[in-house]
Amino acid sequence: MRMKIKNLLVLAVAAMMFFLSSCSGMDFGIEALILPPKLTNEQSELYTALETAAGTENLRLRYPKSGYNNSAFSFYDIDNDGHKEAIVFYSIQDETDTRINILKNAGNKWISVYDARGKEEVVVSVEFAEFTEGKTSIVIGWQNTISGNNIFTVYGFAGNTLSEEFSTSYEASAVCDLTGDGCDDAVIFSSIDESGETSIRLVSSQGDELRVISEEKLSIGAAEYLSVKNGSAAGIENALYVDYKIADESYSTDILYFENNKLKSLFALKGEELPIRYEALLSEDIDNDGVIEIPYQTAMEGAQTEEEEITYLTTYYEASKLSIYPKFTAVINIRDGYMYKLSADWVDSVVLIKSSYDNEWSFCELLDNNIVGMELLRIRTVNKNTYHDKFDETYRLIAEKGVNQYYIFVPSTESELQKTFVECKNNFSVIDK
Ligand SMILES: [Ca+2]
Ligand SMILES: [Ca+2]
Repeated sequence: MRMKIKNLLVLAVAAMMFFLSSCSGMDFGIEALILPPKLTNEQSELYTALETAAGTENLRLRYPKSGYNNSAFSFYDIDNDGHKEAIVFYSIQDETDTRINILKNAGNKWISVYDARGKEEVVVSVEFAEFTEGKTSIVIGWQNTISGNNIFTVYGFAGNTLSEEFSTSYEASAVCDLTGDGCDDAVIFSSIDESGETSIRLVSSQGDELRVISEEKLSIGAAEYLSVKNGSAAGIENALYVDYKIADESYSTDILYFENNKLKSLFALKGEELPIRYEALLSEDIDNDGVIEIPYQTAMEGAQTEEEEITYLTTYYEASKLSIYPKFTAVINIRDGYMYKLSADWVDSVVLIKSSYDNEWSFCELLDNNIVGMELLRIRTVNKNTYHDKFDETYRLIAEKGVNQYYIFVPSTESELQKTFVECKNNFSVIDK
């Protein structure tokens, strides 16, 4: 049951984070969404300058609700004069409008140089980009509180004035260099349309103007976006890995790249079977070799649980422009935060038995007709802050993360599938959850 809750949480948070920032990674910090961060000394000085500019002390700061830049104040040299400006969003008490204020540091003092009403009431995200060489742009994701629609807006700041340079509705977006010319591009993901398709637009600077230069569709319509990450793959220097929900409890990934002046989807182009999984796992560089892997899942034969939930085998694939190939297969315990890699002889030859009473996963031989054979390994997760009976001393502690301690027990058997303690320990890893 807890696993379900965890999945819902990821989705709930993902649903709140329409603006997915790729180049700096995504911040799924729950606290950041609930508690406004405390102001630093510098921010307190800024706040005073803001009060002076607004002519009232009745201000409320507005925090971008997602993205990596979710403090009330953002600092960036937006006019390229060598000094950072401060950008702040606020409301005057009892008013619903969100205002944007830009302050400059004059000596030791912050002074407001620009103030205007925002495009919408909710600030989804703020980030900075260089769409044209040597020129900084401010990218703000706005959201209409009534319709829930998001608007991706790009601004330039010159002569102490903010001017809008590009604006479009969006569901998710990423700012990074996809065309490979050294300048940023924006990739805009729309929500699913009436025909069940999802379009992706590539926005790039052309002759000092931001324009949609190419459009492509995802292989399957996206019901919801979970993550957009940039990386590379063999044959594709600049790739965008998009993880999205396609239906209830099923998820996929597409890889986007730019070639011959066009935005392309790797899976649509190759007619490859799409990566499908049933738990909200994300594409990530799971083995730390610098290349992102994509998780595929299939149901594990013969697995036994008390709650009749399906146990999945997860195979991480690496994609290249020419092919997609498996790197390893594992079982993933999302609730307890670990992954156990199956050696080749274990895939399809072992079965997993889950015991929620002991918080233990046990691997046994899988014989013909789904008969369970000898036990090969037990993995037990213990919360170190709660009382637990002392269990068998044959268990050995192999890892800890947060409150969790992970113990394994490797029985000695005559099985051809028998592994040593060290092999089992090496196949185990904690995962971020
Ligand atoms: Ca500046
Ligand atoms: Ca990798």
